[in-house]
This record gives sequence, C-alpha cells and structure tokens, in this order.
Amino acid sequence: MPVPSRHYSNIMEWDGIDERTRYNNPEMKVKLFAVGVFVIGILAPPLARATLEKKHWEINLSPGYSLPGGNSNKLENNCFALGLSGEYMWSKKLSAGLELGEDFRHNFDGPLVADVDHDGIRDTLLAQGNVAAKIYRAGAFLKWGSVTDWGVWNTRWARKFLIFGAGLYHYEVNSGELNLVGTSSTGINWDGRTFPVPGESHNHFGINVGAGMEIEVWGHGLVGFEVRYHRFFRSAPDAEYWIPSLKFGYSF
Ligand SMILES: [Ca+2]
Repeated sequence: MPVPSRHYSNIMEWDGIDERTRYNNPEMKVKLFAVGVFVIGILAPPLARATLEKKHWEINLSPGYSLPGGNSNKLENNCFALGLSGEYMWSKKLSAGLELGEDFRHNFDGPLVADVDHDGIRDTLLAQGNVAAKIYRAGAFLKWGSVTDWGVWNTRWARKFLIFGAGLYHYEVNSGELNLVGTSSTGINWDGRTFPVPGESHNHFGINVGAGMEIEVWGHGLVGFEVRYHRFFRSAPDAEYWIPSLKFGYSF
C-alpha cells in the first residue's frame, strides 16, 4: 500500500534529521564554510601554477611570405620564406631567442635601376630574366607582450607581443641574364637586348621589428601569426622586406 509522502516527512522529523533544520543551523554553516576553505586551499595552488606560471622553452617553425618593400626595390618579386626559432619565456612579459630564416627566391622581374650604358647616370629599365635574390637570416630577438589565460579551456593561454631582432643577413644573387625594355640615359634603346648580371653575395647587419600573437592549442602546442619588418644596411639603398608568417610551435 503506497505511503503518503507527508508520512515520510513526519518520520524524518521524529528521527531528528529534518534537512531544513540541519542546513539552517548556524553551527553547521560554519563547519561547511571551513570544509570549503580547506578544499580550495588544497586545490588552488596547483591550479594557480597551471594558469600563471608560463616559463617555458619554445621551438617554432614559421612559414611565411616575403614582400620586398621600399621605393628602392620594385625589381624583386615576393617569395616564400621560412623561419626556425628557439626561445625561452622567463616571465609573463618577456622572452628571447635565436632564429634562422630564409627567403627562397625573389625573382627579378620589374624596374631595374642600374647604369647599364656606363655613362655615370643610373638608368631605369624594365627587366626580366633568370636572376633571383636569396636571403639567409640569423639573429637574436626579444619579445615583449602580455599573456592571458585563454579562458575557454582554463589552462590554455594566449600572448600578444612586440618583437625586436637584430642579426646578419646574407644576400646573394645568382649570375644570369636580364632581358631589358626601355631607353637608357645615352639614348640607347635596350628593347630585346640582354644585360649580363654577375653573381654576387654579401653579408649585412640588419634589424627587424614586428608584432604578433600566439595561442596554446594543446599542452605543448602553439599556433600563431606575426608580421615582421626587416631592414639590412648596405652601400646600395637599404634592403627592406615585410614578412607575414604563420607560426607552429612546441613548448616544453
Ligand atoms: Ca646610364
């Protein structure tokens, strides 16, 4: 035979375990609060470490695209670039590292500024041929930024940063020929003529600055994006390149 619920309530009251009475009891509230503080005290330090201490090493691979910039360089075309870096992040704001990079092939196809007829006056002619510039970079960098917890997965983080670097730039051009279009300062029409380009390579000191961000996507994995402006100094007008790149990193 079903027993009315009212009946149960009465039985519990008889046993002295009325739930409302138990949790309305001031002494019981104090005990629950103490237990809560104890549990938070046990769990909070590891959680805080997981979310706030971000000291780590990173190894990054950065595929990008190198765009020659500045008025002095419309001859070289854009090309694929690749970077490899290692860095150490020792505080929430600062990290530093070393990096290597390469611009694979800036094809010469555009206005060539050179004294092609040797009269001492620089000429501007359209040029196209089997000549390209390749650049190797090696340097050190400092990154300054801010780390936040990503929030969604609690222990994941994101970092916005500014980056400053300096190093050596090895610039080399293969030997080849350029087909020219246009008239030079002595009145020679170069349409259909070729201009021999001797191969050359030089090392230059340069600097770079940029900005970007990175996000931890799993315990040891980062993805990011940055844009960097590179400039290296030489007797010809300084060479300038803008390199936007993706970043795939491993942290440990
Ligand atoms: Ca000339």
